[in-house]
Amino acid sequence: MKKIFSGVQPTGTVTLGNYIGAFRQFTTLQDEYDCIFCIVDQHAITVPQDRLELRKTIRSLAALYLAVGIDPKKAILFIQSEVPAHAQAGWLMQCISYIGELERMTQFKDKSAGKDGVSASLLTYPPLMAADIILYQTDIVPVGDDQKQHVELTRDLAERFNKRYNDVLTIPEIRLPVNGARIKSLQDPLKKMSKSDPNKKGTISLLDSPKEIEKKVKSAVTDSDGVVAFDVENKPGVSNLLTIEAALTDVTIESLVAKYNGVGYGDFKASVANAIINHLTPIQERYEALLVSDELDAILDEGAAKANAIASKTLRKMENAMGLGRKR
Ligand code: ATP
Ligand code: LTN
Repeated sequence: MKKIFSGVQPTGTVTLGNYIGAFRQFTTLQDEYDCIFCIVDQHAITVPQDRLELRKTIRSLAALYLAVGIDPKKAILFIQSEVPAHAQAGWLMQCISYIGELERMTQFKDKSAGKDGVSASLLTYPPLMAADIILYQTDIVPVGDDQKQHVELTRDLAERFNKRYNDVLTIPEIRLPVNGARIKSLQDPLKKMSKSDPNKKGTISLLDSPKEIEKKVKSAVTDSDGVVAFDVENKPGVSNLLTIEAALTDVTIESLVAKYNGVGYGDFKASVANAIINHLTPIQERYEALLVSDELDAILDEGAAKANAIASKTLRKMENAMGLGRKR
């Protein structure tokens, strides 16, 4: 079976963007592929984190992975820092990365812009992400559109490694969702919806109450022409709401546009909010139950052991190919 790997950072409550861009694909893929899903806490600390908050967010993210439908009998779920091979292989990938190519990453440019103390790890984030992927000989990486550049760099690094040393690494491919590869902020439909956006009005969290969801969708920025149509360039706000409803209900955007023919923005927004609430309510119920169960730790322990067994094998192959240590 082909292998799938993906990771989500424990940097805040998972958003509808994360769900549509990433989580939703994960649950369908686990039936057809060998899936490995990771809580990438080492990536989260490339920007400052409160340690107590981070611990809580890691646990919450684990519960959410399961609540959205990841089945530990089918897929491996683990925490990055509990598998030492990630940091070790991350170093090896750094050693074959060029500063110039890392400086060209748009995520680095965005996250470092205007900041005084930019950590070195913000720059070396992509080689660590490459390590996450190649350690499992991953064939496919399901992510949102914003990670395209990082997956392309991972391919370059893996090819470079194979050429320079030995053919050790599998070259991964990206997989984007059909609908909603980039969900936008409700307050600024030109910007992606993001977990770490300080303006919470633009972001719908998977754990928002029905009231909060209604309020946020109601105040979503749209336009003044009052016609529900899909036109990303001229009507980014309305198009974003249509994309969200289409992704959550598996209805095409065309049929949604037909459904909203002659409907005003007030009713349109109420209907989109309803679709979101209907989709999230059962996820929230499962999440609450998981968070207080012992099940969670047992699943994460088992996941770390399984991931460790696979990752340490690839790491050893890489070290042997590079001539590190003694031959093992
Ligand atoms: P941060 O704000 O801390 O950078 P984030 O919201 O961008 O976080 P990540 O943990 O970096 O979230 O991403 C997890 C997954 O969600 C990735 O596959 C990413 O591509 C996807 N994703 C993030 N934001 C969106 C979005 N707005 N639309 C679609 N997919 C998204
Ligand atoms: N960089 C990703 C998170 C991430 C990831 C990965 C995704 C870290 N390692 C490996 C896929 C595969 C992000 O910010 N969304």
